[in-house]
Amino acid sequence: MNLLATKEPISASVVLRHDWTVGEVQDLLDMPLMDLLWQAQLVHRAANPGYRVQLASLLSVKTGGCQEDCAYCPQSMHNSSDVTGQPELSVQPVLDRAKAAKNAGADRFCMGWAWREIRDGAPFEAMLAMVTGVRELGLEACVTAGMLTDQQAVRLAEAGLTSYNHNLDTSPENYENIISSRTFQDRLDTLQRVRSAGIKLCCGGIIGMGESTMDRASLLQVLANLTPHPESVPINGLVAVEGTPLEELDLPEVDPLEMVRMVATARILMPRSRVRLSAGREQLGREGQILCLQAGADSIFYGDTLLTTGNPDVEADRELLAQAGVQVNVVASQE
Ligand code: SAM
Ligand code: DTB
Ligand code: SF4
Repeated sequence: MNLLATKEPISASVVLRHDWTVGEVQDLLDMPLMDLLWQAQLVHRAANPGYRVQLASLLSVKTGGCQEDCAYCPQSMHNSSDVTGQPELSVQPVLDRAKAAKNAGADRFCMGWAWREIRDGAPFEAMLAMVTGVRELGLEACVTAGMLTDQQAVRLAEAGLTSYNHNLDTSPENYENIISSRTFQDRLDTLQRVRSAGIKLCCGGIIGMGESTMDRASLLQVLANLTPHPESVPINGLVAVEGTPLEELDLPEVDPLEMVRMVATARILMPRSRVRLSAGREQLGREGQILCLQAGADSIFYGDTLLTTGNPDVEADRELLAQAGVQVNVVASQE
């Protein structure tokens, strides 16, 4: 029995705002840790009293050979990582993987394409069949495949897509240090197309790329001022992959407490969004991850691979979640 579970939402703590200033967000990020955790907990327990954590499995459908020049990404053709362009997976093997993810306890299946943008034709028709098949398994379906057109967004919505992932990655001010092959505005335009088609948004960013606290505040401010808030917000810690420009900079590893601060601030700013503890969990350690769950993370990537890099295995995560005393398997419709 969870003696401390709050049965009634503390509704006063759940305030949806879209007018945050960078200064306000920076003040949250910089608060004494105990005060920040307390504020985040008030919001988290009110919005998610059962500490329910969503398990999202991830599969790379089209790996490597991407035209974009994202400095963190092993899949960019401009980077010299070991990841090379692979043929795309076909529909049935993807659905088999989705079924296996469901059997392992996932309730969301996310599929990635290393593309600058979605192209029409056979690969797009296959993507639509994958989305429909994943939904028929009773799972939420998320796609991440770069920019798209209005028409493609409408067809994805018709196929039953729950959510489209497109990250802002970093602040508008830091953006040009990380990616030059598309603009921050291109990203905002893509998000708007997804929204207009009635698809939920999954949009977040990465820390550990040499950005300042002001950059982190600025990224979170843009996310929190999107109206409505993205339904899910992945917070990634840089996975420094050999052969990528950011790995070559030999940046310090993300301090777990910096990740806790990012998660806590995202929770306060976007009370009803899923805050997904995403790439970089292997570097966080058990206690760091548990603090993130306490600070407001309510989703994780579940399964031993992300797109091309490692993630904790399923048994380790089951143990982690049990040790943290959180519940899993949220009903698919909550987002
Ligand atoms: N090509 C599509 C796009 O960029 O939108 C979809 C795939 S892309 C790999 C999805 C996201 O993964 C990126 O926006 C970035 O936030 C995250 N990501 C990629 N490589 C990463 C890394 N090495 N460390 C942390 N996050 C990473
Ligand atoms: C997100 O924000 N993080 C995931 C998912 N959305 C697509 C991807 C993380 C990728 C980490 C590096 C890799 O495995 O290639
Ligand atoms: Fe391509 Fe996406 Fe990697 Fe950028 S993050 S290089 S767009 S796969």
